[in-house]
This record gives sequence, structure tokens and C-alpha cells, in this order.
Amino acid sequence: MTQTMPAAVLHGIKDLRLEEVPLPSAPARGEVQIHIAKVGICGSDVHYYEHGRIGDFIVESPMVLGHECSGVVSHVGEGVSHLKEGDRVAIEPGVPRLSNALSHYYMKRGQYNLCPDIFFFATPPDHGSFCSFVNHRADFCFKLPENVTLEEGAMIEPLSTGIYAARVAPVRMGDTVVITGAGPIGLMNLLACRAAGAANVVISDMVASRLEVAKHIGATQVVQGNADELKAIARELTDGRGADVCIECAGHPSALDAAIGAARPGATVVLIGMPPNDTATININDLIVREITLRPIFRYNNTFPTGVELLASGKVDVKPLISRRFELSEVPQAFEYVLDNRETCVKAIVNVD
Ligand code: 572
Ligand code: ZN
Repeated sequence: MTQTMPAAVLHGIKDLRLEEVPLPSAPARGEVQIHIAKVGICGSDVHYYEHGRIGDFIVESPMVLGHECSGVVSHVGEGVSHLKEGDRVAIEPGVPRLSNALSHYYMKRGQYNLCPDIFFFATPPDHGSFCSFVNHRADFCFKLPENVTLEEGAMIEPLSTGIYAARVAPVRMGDTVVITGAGPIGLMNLLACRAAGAANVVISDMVASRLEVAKHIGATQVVQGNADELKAIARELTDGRGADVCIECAGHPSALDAAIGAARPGATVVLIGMPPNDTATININDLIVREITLRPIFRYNNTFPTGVELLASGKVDVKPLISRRFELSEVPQAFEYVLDNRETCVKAIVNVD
């Protein structure tokens, strides 16, 4: 008889079912089996739940959701030497399959996030981690030190976007940074920029309660949705120049305008938020005359070791971002909760074990 485990499976729009699915087989060479412990709910999980798709990624057959996760190693595959049974790990959800030459090309360049054949938890057609056990490539599992909890471990995934943005911009010591959008990703970027040594981090949003959280976790100034005010503050802080780095996390055309408007000549504007297709316009001549670099980022690469160190050293504290905790049996209610409380809920975390 096949053994089963509980999983949260999306069958269609707003049709999320807790059901029994087959347990994974023994981990292959180079893999570990992980007993999942904590899974955060991401905006993309909620988007698949609400719309059944993100752009061209369509949930065509039932899919297990979840990709922000941590767990405990339960079985070690052959050839794995850096992990043992019982180790607590943060799991990086995207693993290149290396099934073609193009994928090898990007892997060798260190840009494995750009591999066209990447496996990614809860991105159709790949199942996610809202379940008890997964097999995963061992080199994409990162051992957590004793002073880092499994909840914090699950938050390394969303923190990774901030680490990557601060690294590629780059954010330098003493910089003035503007972040547009104070949702979970904007707030993770705020934490990463402070840890990178930014002296001033100004963050904007339309929602006052998000800005309260931002102030609590280290924003030096907050702005409630006014592009002119954002630009004025950025200039005031920099002898009239404007921000050294701007990070757009709202995915709204007006936020993109505000971010570019607040940037100093020579600045980099990092693009994370995805506006609906054909809604955002950019004045190229404005970018040229001020030598603004636009730097879109797609997920992240090589950020998990940094995430572990930031949490272990206390340089970053993600705990204030946890708004609510649920059990696996409550996952359908958890998704409804996140939908109903979009503006106030930062991160909902599910206890799976
Ligand atoms: O944590 C990874 C992650 N990536 C997101 C969104 C939420 N969480 N991205 C935005 C959507 N894209 S995508 O290419 N896609 C649905 C695969 O449009 C991926 C990155
Ligand atoms: Zn995500």
C-alpha cells in the first residue's frame, strides 16, 4: 500500500483542498528528504489561489502550493556529505534541472536564476511544499544554526529578494535608499538595505498600517503615497541630489514613476514589482540625461548563505513581520484570511509538522 501525507492542493480558483497525496520515494543521489516544518504564504501563492494563474503560468492540473519553507532532514541520499538526519534547514525553492546547454551556460555564469528549465516550488507545473515531506537537491538546503528558528528559516526565501537587490544595486554604506511599496517584499528590502549599511531608507506606500511596521523595523522616514514628497525627502537628505538607490516593490506604474523621480543622476533603480502588462511607461530621455540605471531582478541567486548569516548574527530580525500563524489543517482558512486582510497582514506562516 502506498503511504500518504497531507498536502494543500490547489484544484482551481479558490478551490484549495487539504488532502492525502503519496509520500515521496527515497531521495535520489545528491538529494535529501525533508520533513517540512514551516511554510510562509507568498503573494504568488495567493495570486494562484485567487486567479488560477500568473501571466502565462497557469494551474492546469492540481498543484501543491507553498515555496517559503524550512524543515528537518529526515533521510539523506547517497553522495550528500554536508547534511545529516535531524539537521534543520532553510530550503531554496528554485533548482535548475540542467537539462540543456542553455541551462548549463547560466549555471556556469553564476546566474542560475535565469536557467530556463528551473524547477521552482509551486510554479506550474511544479508542486510546492505545503505538505509533510519533500525531496530536494541537498545543495539547495542550508543548515540553520541553533539560534535561528525554523520560522526565521522559512523567511530567508522572501528576504532573499532584498539581499539580492541590495547586492546588485549595490547599496553602499551611508547610502540613501528609497523603497516604493511596503508590502512583504518592500519590508524585506528595507531590512536588507539597513543591514547593507544604508544610512537613510525612505519607504512609501498608500497604506498607513504598513508604514507603521516599516518604522518599527528601521525605516528612517515613511511617505504615504505622494511622489512629490518622496522626491523632496530624497533630495533633502542628500544635499539636493536624490536617492543613491531606489527599489520599486509596488508593481504599480505610479510607484515606478515615483522611484525614478526620487533617484539622483547616476543612481540605480531596481525593479522588483511587476506592473500589469502594458501599463507602465518610462521616459527614456529622462533616464539618458540623468544616467539612471534600471536593474530588473528575477528572483535571486546565491542569497541563502547570506540570509542565514544575517539572521544568526542578529543583523536582520524578520520576526516582527510575522502577522499570524496557522496549522496545516487550517490552510484554506489561512488563504482566505490573507485575502481578507491584504493590507494589514504582512506574513502568515503555516506550521506543517
Ligand atoms: O519568492 C519567489 C517569488 N517570485 C515571484 C513572486 C513571488 N514570489 N515572481 C513574480 C512572478 N514571476 S513569474 O515569472 N512567474 C509566475 C513564474 O511571472 C516569478 C517571480
Ligand atoms: Zn514568493
